[in-house]
Amino acid sequence: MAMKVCNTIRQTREFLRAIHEGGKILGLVPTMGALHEGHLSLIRRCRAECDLAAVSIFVNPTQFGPSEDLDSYPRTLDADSEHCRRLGVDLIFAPTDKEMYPSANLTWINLDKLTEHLCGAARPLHFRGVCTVLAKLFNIIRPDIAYFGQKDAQQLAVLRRMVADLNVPVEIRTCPTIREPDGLALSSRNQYLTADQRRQATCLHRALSWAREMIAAGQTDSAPLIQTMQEIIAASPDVRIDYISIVDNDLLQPLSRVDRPALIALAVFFGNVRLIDNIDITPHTLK
Ligand code: PAJ
Repeated sequence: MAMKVCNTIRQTREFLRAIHEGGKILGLVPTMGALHEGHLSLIRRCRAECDLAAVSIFVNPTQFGPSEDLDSYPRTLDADSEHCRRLGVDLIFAPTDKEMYPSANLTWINLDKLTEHLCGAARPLHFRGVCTVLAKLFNIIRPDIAYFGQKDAQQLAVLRRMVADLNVPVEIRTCPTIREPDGLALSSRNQYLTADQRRQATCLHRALSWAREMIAAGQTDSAPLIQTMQEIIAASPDVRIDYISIVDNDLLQPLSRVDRPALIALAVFFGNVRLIDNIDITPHTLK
């Protein structure tokens, strides 16, 4: 089947009508474009597991704060479409801002608790924008399964909870974080690092891996773990730490001891470039 590219909601619904009626399993990979191997891994899995694979490409303005990089966020629709075509994607949904938000949005999805810490602390309206646009995308495309990366662990936790709380009829599947050979998690924002910053940026994964080893060796107090992770990262001259946190895997609340499934997550700035990474810690699987 030739790949269909739809820019409007009406076109998308028309294209998908027969597919929904035919009872085929429809998978969706929501993205903001600038596709890299991280995104492509989600698309490959969607392609392998579903009868039809859809990719949405939309740089969602409502999840960016006023001083964030909405305007400079990379937009590479031609290259993205080519990647999708090569991977056998059936539908790209690439709407304009006006199509998605024809008038100022008045209806928002807010989650308590899960958005208090980590990225939610510094980006107070970010997850409101993410959840709202995903609810819209799920309503437009009505996928059976949607694929997300562990790279954005808080986004995943928030989204899983939204889907459960609102009985959204979609199954969320988690895909592992894809990394460069030196450990840096792939991100559309990596291209904005200078060569020096790029070399230093391996400190994120080094700090997380060190913590994981310490926990596996029996060190479960969070404070000294966080302290040493801070030191590992602060050794890079260009870095500014936003947060380094150890939280429980369920409600993302700070843990003083790693005695249950946990997430170690961090966000740092190199200049204006904000990088995030995380590692999933399930104590009994470490031993
Ligand atoms: P975006 O940053 O484009 O990411 C789209 C998907 O790709 C997310 O599920 C993200 O976790 C995943 N991803 C990004 N880098 C990855 C990596 N290195 N390895 C594995 N997966 C990776 O996340 C968003 O867009 C938006 O918030 C969105 C969900 C589309 C809502 O606007």
